[in-house]
Amino acid sequence: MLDASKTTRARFITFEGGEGVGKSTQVKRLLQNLQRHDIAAVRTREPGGTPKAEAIRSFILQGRSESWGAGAEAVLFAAARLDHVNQLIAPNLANGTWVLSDRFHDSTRAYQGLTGGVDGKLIDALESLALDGHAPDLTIMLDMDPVAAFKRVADRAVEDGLAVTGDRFEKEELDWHIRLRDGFLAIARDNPDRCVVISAAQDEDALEKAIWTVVSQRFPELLAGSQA
Ligand code: T5A
Repeated sequence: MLDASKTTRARFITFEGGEGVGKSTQVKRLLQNLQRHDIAAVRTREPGGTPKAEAIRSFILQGRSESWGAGAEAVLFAAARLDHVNQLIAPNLANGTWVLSDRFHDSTRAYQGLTGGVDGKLIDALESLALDGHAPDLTIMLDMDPVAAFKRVADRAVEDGLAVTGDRFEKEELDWHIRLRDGFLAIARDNPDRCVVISAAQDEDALEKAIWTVVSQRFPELLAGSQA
């Protein structure tokens, strides 16, 4: 079999969307599918992915920055992203390893910008600082009704024997989550070459298949020489 990871540059794929739409589940499944095609790939997440960025994640998600306002939080997310890009994303891509990230810069634009009211110019400036040219090649936007997505998160908490409390952002009102969903869809409309919106209101296997179809059509080199 031809080793596709040696014949093309490594790709950077991000997954975006509201709470509980199934991003983490599908990042893991895409990683397995790539590995089945002999593609070297890693999965990571935001906020987080490196020790420093994970420290910022804990600080924000525990609610310790909430009183600082959405602008300061946007700066914190960007600081985490800068380290993530420099320490994990850029080195892996340079090394020929594909990178799959559970959330990336669109989350700051959707949560802190379009929903949180932070000025678009600050979001633009933070984006260009933190990305430093490392925009994703493809963004999978998982879209579904926030009420149904919340039910998934609540069911998971019950299955795990945890109280359904939620983190800093999961505690926001329904209207806020509806605006968040609209924000992600607006980002997709503004970036049609990079973003593909997929309905997340389908079972895990069907969604995995839909994502694989998009990824393999976007990067046909994946199937070069493969029997799959
Ligand atoms: N944030 C982040 C910002 O405000 N600004 C930023 O710049 C960034 C980067 C991160 C928080 O930080 C905010 C956004 C977030 O609020 P997080 O814990 O990473 O916090 O939050 P989420 O990304 O929303 O993670 P979740 O785990 O809650 O949601 P996922 O990853 O979308 O969903 P997943 O895969 O964990 O699945 C949830 C449950 O549903 C089931 C799973 O088994 C699981 O129990 N499930 C399905 N059930 C039925 N059908 C399917 N297709 C299913 N897929 C999964």
